Amino acid sequence: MSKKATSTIEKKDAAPIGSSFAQAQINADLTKGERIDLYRKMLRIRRFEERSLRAYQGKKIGGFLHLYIGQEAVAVGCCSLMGKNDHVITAYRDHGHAIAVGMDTKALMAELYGKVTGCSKGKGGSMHYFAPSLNYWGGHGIVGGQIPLGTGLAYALKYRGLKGASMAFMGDGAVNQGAVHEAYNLAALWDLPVIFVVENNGYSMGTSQDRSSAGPGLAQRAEAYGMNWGTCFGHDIYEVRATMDKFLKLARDESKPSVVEIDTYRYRGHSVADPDKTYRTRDEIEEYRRTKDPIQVFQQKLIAEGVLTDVFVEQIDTEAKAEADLAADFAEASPFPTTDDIQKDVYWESDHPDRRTSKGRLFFD
Ligand SMILES: Cc1ncc(C[n+]2csc(CCOP(=O)(O)OP(=O)(O)O)c2C)c(N)n1
Ligand SMILES: [Mg+2]
Repeated sequence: MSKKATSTIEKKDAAPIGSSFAQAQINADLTKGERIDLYRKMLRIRRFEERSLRAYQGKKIGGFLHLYIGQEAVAVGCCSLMGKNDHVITAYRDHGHAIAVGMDTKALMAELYGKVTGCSKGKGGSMHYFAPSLNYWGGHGIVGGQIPLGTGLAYALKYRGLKGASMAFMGDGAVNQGAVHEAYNLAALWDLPVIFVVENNGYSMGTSQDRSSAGPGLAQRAEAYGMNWGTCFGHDIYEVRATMDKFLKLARDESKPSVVEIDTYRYRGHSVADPDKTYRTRDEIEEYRRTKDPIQVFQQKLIAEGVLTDVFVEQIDTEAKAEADLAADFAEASPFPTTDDIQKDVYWESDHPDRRTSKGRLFFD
């Protein structure tokens, strides 16, 4: 899966871990505290998800649970670059992005438990985290379905004359959906400030990229639409930030869309209910864990930079675990929605009967 890092903006050779991305201005400008915050966020995502897995195994959570473990540098790196008018939308593997944009883990855990205190009032679950006030637009279960919506966010920015960008995340399986190509076409045709971020973790459920996608690379498909594109090594948060910074500027300053493919890896099965034994080897997973784990990679860099110490690493970890436990306690103690809540927040008109204009029945009896 390792590809040559390249881009239409600036050609460069594949860069090994520990390369010059730390010196890119966007990273060089980071204060010590900001570096620690990036590290802490990645660890908070991991500990939150490990805790949610235990809750799932303890039958506290039902339905789907798609874990992001292994991919943390992508969401944290990208979302750390967000300005006031930048927006994010993603698929069902959405916990990492939610924590990265600053959502409260108590409301996130409660959502997994199906409790009324959840961010979607317990009616969305793992795949439907939303926080419009943080420019976070979900959380979508239809593969590729969020991509036209993310393009619409960019359209709205341009229409309103706002200087911002939409980051529309998808997996390597989503790139073959027709709606993705319709979105690419309109984004390029209308010069919309959107970045299509392909989180390439190598697999769509149990199907490897080689078995599902034609062509030399997923990002290069942008050329067919005259869009810029780039690739990057998603295990190094400095590289994610340095790469995405360029494409975000292109979107914000010149209203140009692009496709960025970020190599990453998930350690867990597609969802926790899926068997993970047939399509990849244990050795492959172990190799990633041992050599490319994004948290370990960043931890080593920060220790080398003198930003982190072993004691501090331990303290951050203890705090992240305590936060996850607190979120689970909160979720456990929260009530479930009532039967009456089922029809709330579904149709605006049924929540505002005095302002209703349509006729007919909104719900089945
Ligand atoms: C339109 C549609 N087709 C099929 C599915 C079933 N499905 C759910 S996830 C998935 C794989 C997607 O893989 P990828 O885009 O690589 O994302 P990842 O799970 O790796 O994050 C499929 C086929 C779906 N949810 N929606
Ligand atoms: Mg995938």
